[in-house]
Amino acid sequence: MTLDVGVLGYRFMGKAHANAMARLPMFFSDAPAIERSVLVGRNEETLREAADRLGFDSISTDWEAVVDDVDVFYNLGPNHVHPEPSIAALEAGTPVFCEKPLAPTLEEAERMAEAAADAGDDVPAGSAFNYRFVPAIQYAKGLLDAGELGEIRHVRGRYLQDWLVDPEAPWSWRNDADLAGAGALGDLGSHTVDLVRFLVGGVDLAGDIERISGHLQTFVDERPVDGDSDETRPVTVDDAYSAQLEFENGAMGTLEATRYATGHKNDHTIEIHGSEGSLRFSLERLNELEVLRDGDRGYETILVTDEDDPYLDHWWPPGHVLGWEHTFVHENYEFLSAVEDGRSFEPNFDDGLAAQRVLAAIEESDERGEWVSLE
Ligand code: SOE
Repeated sequence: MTLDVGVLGYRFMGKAHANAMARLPMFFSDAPAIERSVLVGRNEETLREAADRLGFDSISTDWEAVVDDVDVFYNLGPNHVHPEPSIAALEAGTPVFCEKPLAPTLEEAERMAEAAADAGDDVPAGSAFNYRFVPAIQYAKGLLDAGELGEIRHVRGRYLQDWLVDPEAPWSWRNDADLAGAGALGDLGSHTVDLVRFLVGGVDLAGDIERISGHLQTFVDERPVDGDSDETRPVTVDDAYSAQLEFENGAMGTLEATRYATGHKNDHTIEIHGSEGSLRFSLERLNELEVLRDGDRGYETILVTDEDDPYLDHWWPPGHVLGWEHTFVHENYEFLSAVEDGRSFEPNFDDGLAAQRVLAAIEESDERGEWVSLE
């Protein structure tokens, strides 16, 4: 059986997922057969050009018709477009893969998770947290699940970018609260929160955050619409956030993201310290995991490119490194396999919602100027 895939969105994420789908039959022989069937958007001319380039058979400007028609629906549009088409697809019994953060608001994320629960486990609803599918991150999870770091005391995650350092950088939907929900907090923080949940959930921390203290900052409050006029639009989201987390077992988390870290392009790092050892990972060196065990005098750098490392047997000989785009291939492989088998997939909409709760608590703490408990 061939799965007909409908995809809403053809920009950055549309390209990343279309590339992943194209790689699947070449590298993952047991991946389900798929057809990039229909590309959805608003403007026919742009859509047609994108569909040709990204290998789609047809285009549509009517997502309502598409979600009923296809076997799988990918929602890769801006955040404000996540809720309604995703809910409609799930109501039609169509599996959904939705980009992160799940929704602009907690209330919308709750509705989406409810729709996923109503659709049932055999209709997978995936949250596209692609960094779970970095081989080195899965290797780290293996160490943590095996208890090799002992009792976890500290989790530190920061995500640094610099594409808004220039106050003349143009306004985009990512700067608007109604369209994006949050700024660096939602766009980048959601990845970090998900990785923290993925890595330390189920270890002695159980991933349970008891309370949160958050701080948001907007450095530039209006931006030019484009380079050709004087028109500006307000920036209504955060440019940066930081947060402290207290876990139920007393462990501490420190999270941070910004779009103003001059010189840092896509610098996502996670560090975990336990009673028996520590590890650290940097997205800019994504083939490596640094591990330090009690008694060592420094970190050992493990190159996670052996053929028995996660997903590596599908690619190249050992040492032939992977990149950012491979994370999308891995998550598409897992998600589409779940769709074909009619079984659940993780990270799912509940994971998306859990991350959203943490983001909302960080915002609430910033507004109230005090720690906020997470029920
Ligand atoms: C933002 O700049 C962004 O593209 C995010 O939206 C992605 O989720 C992240 O992977 C890279 O940075």
